[in-house]
Amino acid sequence: MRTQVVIVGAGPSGLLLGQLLHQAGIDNVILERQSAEYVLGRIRAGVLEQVAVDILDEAGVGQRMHAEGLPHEGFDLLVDGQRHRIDLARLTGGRRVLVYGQTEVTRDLMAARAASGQTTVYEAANVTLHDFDGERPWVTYAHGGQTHRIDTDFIAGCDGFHGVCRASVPRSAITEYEKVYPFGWLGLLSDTPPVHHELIYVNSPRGFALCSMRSRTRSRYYLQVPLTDKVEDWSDAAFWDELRRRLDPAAAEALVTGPALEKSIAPLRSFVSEPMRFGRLLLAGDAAHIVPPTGAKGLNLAATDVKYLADALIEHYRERSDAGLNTYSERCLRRIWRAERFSWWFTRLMHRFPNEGEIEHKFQQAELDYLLHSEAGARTIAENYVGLPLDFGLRRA
Ligand code: FAS
Ligand code: PHB
Repeated sequence: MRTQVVIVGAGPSGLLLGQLLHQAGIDNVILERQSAEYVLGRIRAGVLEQVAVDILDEAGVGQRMHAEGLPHEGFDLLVDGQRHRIDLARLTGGRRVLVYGQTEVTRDLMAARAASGQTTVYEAANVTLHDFDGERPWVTYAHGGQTHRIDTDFIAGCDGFHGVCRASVPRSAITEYEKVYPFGWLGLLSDTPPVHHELIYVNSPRGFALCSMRSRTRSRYYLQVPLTDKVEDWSDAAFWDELRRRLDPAAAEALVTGPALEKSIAPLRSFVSEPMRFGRLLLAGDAAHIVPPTGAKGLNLAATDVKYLADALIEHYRERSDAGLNTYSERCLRRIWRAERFSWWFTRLMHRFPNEGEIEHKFQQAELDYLLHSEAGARTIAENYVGLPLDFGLRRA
């Protein structure tokens, strides 16, 4: 088989890239290790920046997102039992975010992929990259008891943190930056009405919590837990009890509990690999970077990587120019490091670090006291939360 772009991974990055390339008439094949059901079963992101919404609209998959997504113009920080609203719209000149789960984004992209007639191979095993540092890369994979080969012009590594693409790059050609946090997030999804109409980020003496949602009838909650915890250590009742203890009395009273539809523990890390291009292999999304989910940046960064990559590939084929490909890493990384910095900073601000002493907690309290009683402080949270404009990666200043 021959194609113009082989995309490894059918998560949001791979599916979105496939759709943008298809719309531009660029033939592409997606190879995904898991089944489509498995991919849809992973419960992840919940908040889209306007830039990501615009890219999904450009990809022609925004109809249900606009019909079912919930526009949010602010969120609460609950600190020492007090609720403080961060008014995103007022602090950023009218900008806001859209609450629409990654599962639904993926479902919309899968439907568009099926309608496109492009080839998607699910349960593709042993994907292996060949000669991506040359002009004629090729990929092999196993499926249906046979080994297949695809000759291609480019390989897009959209295969997430544990994928094969970044791992295929010689160690001498790549630099990896990583910070692992000393706790995880225990997430629970339930068909219960959200405790509040906007998100609540909690910094309590017992640890971080987050009250989020997927719709007006489906809620998503998180608790900071020790890295040693296992999801089977947490009954539904234990989860709800602990969440109540971390909330203010009004929210604890208003909380509607119910059976978990899904429960999982996610580790938290900050991770960036540089560069993101290796000859004819280009990385996008979690394959190249990971953020702690506190700032709701992971999926949004993936969307802008993919938009930059799609534009660069379209320029290559339409204008016979590699200017976009040659600046792809630089454009993405400037944006990525800004999001990494905010996600790290917001995580430090809102979590209790088990290996830190009382004075660090006092510093944290004083920083929160400043931020929550200062227009400039609140604005710095709001500006970073709503995200950077799409052309930020292009700007020199
Ligand atoms: P993904 O990891 O989503 O997709 C990669 C795909 O590649 C997967 O389907 C995988 O099966 C496939 N793959 C891997 N190796 C392969 C191989 N060798 N061959 C073929 N296919 C292969 N972000 C937020 O903004 N908010 C959150 O709350 C949040 N929570 C998260 C919780 C967890 C547990 C994780 C892991 C991430 C979370 N994220 C969150 C970040 C998440 O939303 C990512 O940013 C998003 O999934 C990125 O999408 P992709 O880059 O497509 O990577
Ligand atoms: C979610 O709804 O899953 C979510 C929302 C905001 C975050 C992280 C996760 O910062």
